Amino acid sequence: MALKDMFSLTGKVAWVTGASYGIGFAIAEALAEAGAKIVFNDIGQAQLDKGLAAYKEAGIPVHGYVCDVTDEQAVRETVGKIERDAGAVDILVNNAGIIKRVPMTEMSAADFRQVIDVDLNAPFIVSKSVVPAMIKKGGGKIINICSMMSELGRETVSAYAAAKGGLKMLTKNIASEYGAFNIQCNGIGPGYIETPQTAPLRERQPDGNRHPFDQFIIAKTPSARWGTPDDLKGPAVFLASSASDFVNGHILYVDGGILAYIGKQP
Ligand code: NAP
Ligand code: GCO
Repeated sequence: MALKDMFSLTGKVAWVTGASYGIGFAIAEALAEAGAKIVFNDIGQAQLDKGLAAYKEAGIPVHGYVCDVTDEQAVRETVGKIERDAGAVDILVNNAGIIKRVPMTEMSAADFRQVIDVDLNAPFIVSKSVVPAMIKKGGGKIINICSMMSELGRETVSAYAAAKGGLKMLTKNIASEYGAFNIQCNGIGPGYIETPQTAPLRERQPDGNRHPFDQFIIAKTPSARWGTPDDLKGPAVFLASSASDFVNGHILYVDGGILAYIGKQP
């Protein structure tokens, strides 16, 4: 196969969850540019409408659905609608996610469970809903959006780290269990990326200075900057395409080098 064809997604149906904006939207844009037909969902009508308007402005034809990815029945119904509107899913990107930043001893069990539900149980639910059709089609690609917290901990993110660490292992298990059916399941582990999810960590201080966490991340990142959603486009197309057909169960960290670096000495 010619190299440019290896990266082509022409004729493929790609479902990106929670993709009205942020990382999911950028990944969907990239998959569309590589030729895929995009479908996406979001949790409410307001988010969906915002997403539909953004795709329209970007000139990307899409089908969008309101669907809470933690609701197995709703996910099943959405799969039916996707198959009716666009065809069976070839590429799934489990992107929808939430974070709650609360010290562990102050966090309620209900909040902990909710984070696990969206960030870990939902990728299980959505993946199991598309794998049978992928097997029938002769293959497929699943990309789980992991995190620095798939490898590292820090104050206030116990539930998120537990979920994203679990998602790394779910990725390896899907690869192990369905690799023989030509399904590749890999993860992308974004570093610190400028999206609404991280906006509170980048807020300017009343005196105009950068947020201390913002300064900390720049010092901890060898590339000396936050990532942008666009930084994830190339890695996503790679993992969605034939170029990665022998890459399975891998987490590709796109972090400007954070995981390679112990940090600056004081
Ligand atoms: P975001 O801006 O918060 O977008 C996530 C999207 O998922 C939102 O549209 C959100 O809707 C939606 N969503 C939440 N719960 C859902 C549910 N139950 N069903 C369907 N959709 C749901 O997040 P992002 O920063 O782009 O992050 C996308 C993914 O990358 C997440 O998995 C996140 O953990 C991960 N990630 C982010 C970073 C980063 O630095 N930003 C780094 C590493 C990994 P609402 O807006 O209503 O919640
Ligand atoms: C936090 C952040 C992160 C990320 C991301 C890093 O509070 O530390 O929100 O956990 O957004 O997942 O890869």
